[in-house]
Amino acid sequence: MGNAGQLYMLYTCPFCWKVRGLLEHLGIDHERIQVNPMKSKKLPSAPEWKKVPIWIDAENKIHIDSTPIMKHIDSVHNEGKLWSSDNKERRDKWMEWVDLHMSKATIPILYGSLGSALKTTTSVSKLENFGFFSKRLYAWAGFPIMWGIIAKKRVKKDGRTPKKLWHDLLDEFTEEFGQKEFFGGDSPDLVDLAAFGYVRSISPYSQFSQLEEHEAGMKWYRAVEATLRV
Ligand SMILES: N[C@@H](CCC(=O)N[C@@H](CS)C(=O)NCC(=O)O)C(=O)O
Repeated sequence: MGNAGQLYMLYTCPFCWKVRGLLEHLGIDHERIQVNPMKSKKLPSAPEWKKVPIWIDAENKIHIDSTPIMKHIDSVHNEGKLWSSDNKERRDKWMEWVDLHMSKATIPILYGSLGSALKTTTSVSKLENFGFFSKRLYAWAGFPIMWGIIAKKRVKKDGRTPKKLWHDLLDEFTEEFGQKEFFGGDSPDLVDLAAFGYVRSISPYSQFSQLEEHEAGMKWYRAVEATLRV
């Protein structure tokens, strides 16, 4: 038995962190292929899909889009246990909530001010698999400005600071499961792991300390982290 599959990913992509967390939670052997963000055309997907993550299973079948990839991996390697639920309405509603709100909150906290945008892009250029020249280009040319503009617009439109936005999201999410340790009850389910992926994607950066100040959120985060098998 070789690998269960290959994950085409970017280190800094929050959607990739979702799939990585699931693979680590289940302890599934796999190969990670860190794509060069400057050459995204090389992805082995259908021509209309240029995004990561992409999962190539052991039969060489291509799977795209992080949440469907998670469901697929859970069903093939875990009898669908993490996605099974006796309240499908609640599960579906919150998976959608996580994908809609948490995905949008990562950019503002990482790039919301010029200072944080520069800091983040410099880290990104060290973490990703760029060529030498692209690395310099990425860190110091257009990217911080581009992301800075996008992030600023989002922050302005939302009206809250990125930190407040995250604290509100973590309030709402953890309040939903109240006395229980996880959204999934006594153990994390696929909704927990999706949310965990978004939060974890911020963990390599100094801005993560703003999330660490959220007590209930961190209690949940550390508890999910403790279930990872690598
Ligand atoms: N809905 C997709 C979103 C994936 C996505 O936007 N990935 C980004 C990196 S974080 C990407 O590859 N962007 C390249 C592009 O849009 O061309 C998922 O959940 O997998």
